[in-house]
Amino acid sequence: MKNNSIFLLFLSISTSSLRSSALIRDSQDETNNDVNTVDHNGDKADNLNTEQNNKYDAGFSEISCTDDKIDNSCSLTKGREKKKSILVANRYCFDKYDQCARWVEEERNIQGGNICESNPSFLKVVCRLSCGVCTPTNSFPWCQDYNIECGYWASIGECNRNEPYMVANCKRSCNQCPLDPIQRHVQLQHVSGAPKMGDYIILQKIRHGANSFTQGLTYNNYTGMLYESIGNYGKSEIRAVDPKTGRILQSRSMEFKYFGEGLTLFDNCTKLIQLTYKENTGFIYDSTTLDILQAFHYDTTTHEGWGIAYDDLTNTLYVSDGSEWISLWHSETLKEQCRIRVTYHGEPLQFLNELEFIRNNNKRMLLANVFTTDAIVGINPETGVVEILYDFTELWPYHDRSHYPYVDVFNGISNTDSTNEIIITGKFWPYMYRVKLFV
Ligand SMILES: [Ca+2]
Repeated sequence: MKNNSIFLLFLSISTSSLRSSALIRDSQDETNNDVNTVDHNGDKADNLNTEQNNKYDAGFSEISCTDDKIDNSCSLTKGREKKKSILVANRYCFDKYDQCARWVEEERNIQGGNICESNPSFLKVVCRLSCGVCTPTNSFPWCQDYNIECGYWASIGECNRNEPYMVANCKRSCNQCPLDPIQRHVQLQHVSGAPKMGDYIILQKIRHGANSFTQGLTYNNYTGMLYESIGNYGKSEIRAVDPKTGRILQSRSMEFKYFGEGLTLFDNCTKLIQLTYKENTGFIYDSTTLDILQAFHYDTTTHEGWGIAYDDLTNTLYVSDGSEWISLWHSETLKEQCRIRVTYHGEPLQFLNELEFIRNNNKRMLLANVFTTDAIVGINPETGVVEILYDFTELWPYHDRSHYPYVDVFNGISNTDSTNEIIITGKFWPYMYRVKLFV
């Protein structure tokens, strides 16, 4: 109830264009308190004495919001101050099966029921995260040790000796988790040459279909249409979406054997190009009819397709594959011309996911989600150097996400018709957010 009342209070505050910075600060203090969750399920909770950095102090007093009849929420994030709190979260909050989120979602959609309650002895054990019986830690909720002995086993060399098991079950202790640039920023914030932290303002909250396993977002400047690529086998499709309401206006399903991934408009927004996850097959669609114009074969450093974005200035497609490498394809031949290696303060930054280009005057920047984190990095498209980091941890705080146990990671970036304004969301997230970036 505490969360709900705070959320309602926050919404009522948000509907006004005039804001009190004191009220915003109060709600953030409450947010910090609400993160203090304790594991009541028998597992050892990991008492993380975590300094909650990067909390935003409202430095603006007024902004104007767009007129969205369904939902309209504005919040302010400008400037920053450090606050300390104790985060007690459940390190062992995870799903043992990748299908957990789908099982829960399908039962909810088809039967209107709760599969976790109908078979709790199994599902509340193997699908703890999706069944909402615990709250994950604030970072890497899907990259955890799955056994309490992992740390010890790693210390005696089991990561090498017993690699298949250890990589599958002890990712964190075997240092197999993706680099979290938000945590890196905390370490590097006083180091010269480190990427700077960017500020943002949330302008609008837009409904997003709960069955939207978002893999790609892209926007047509000429027609004002938003396009979305949906993943998962048997569920993949591309959609044309009204960016003001989130309403799906048109869609085209993919064959069961394809897992839809990154999507971008190109060729003067007349065509869409989409990747697939492991199928090494791309598709080109007519952006008006969503008819398939062409299928093509491609390969990447990981043999997987993740994100794709188009730079109309150089007529180049930028393709991510989950590694630190971005492939540059000529948009007519669809052949790789070169690669850039993305680095964060000199270190390779892996798990680059959805991509988007933004342009500010003559400066181009490639934005990328970093898989499993709430970070978007701004990459110099010529050097691969991460120049700016946006921390979206507070966009939809984890303690609120726990009310939506089936949601997955932050993913999806699209341009809009306004400079430095983007639309972002996550997989199975109930909302998209229109955000203004300060670059
Ligand atoms: Ca995109």
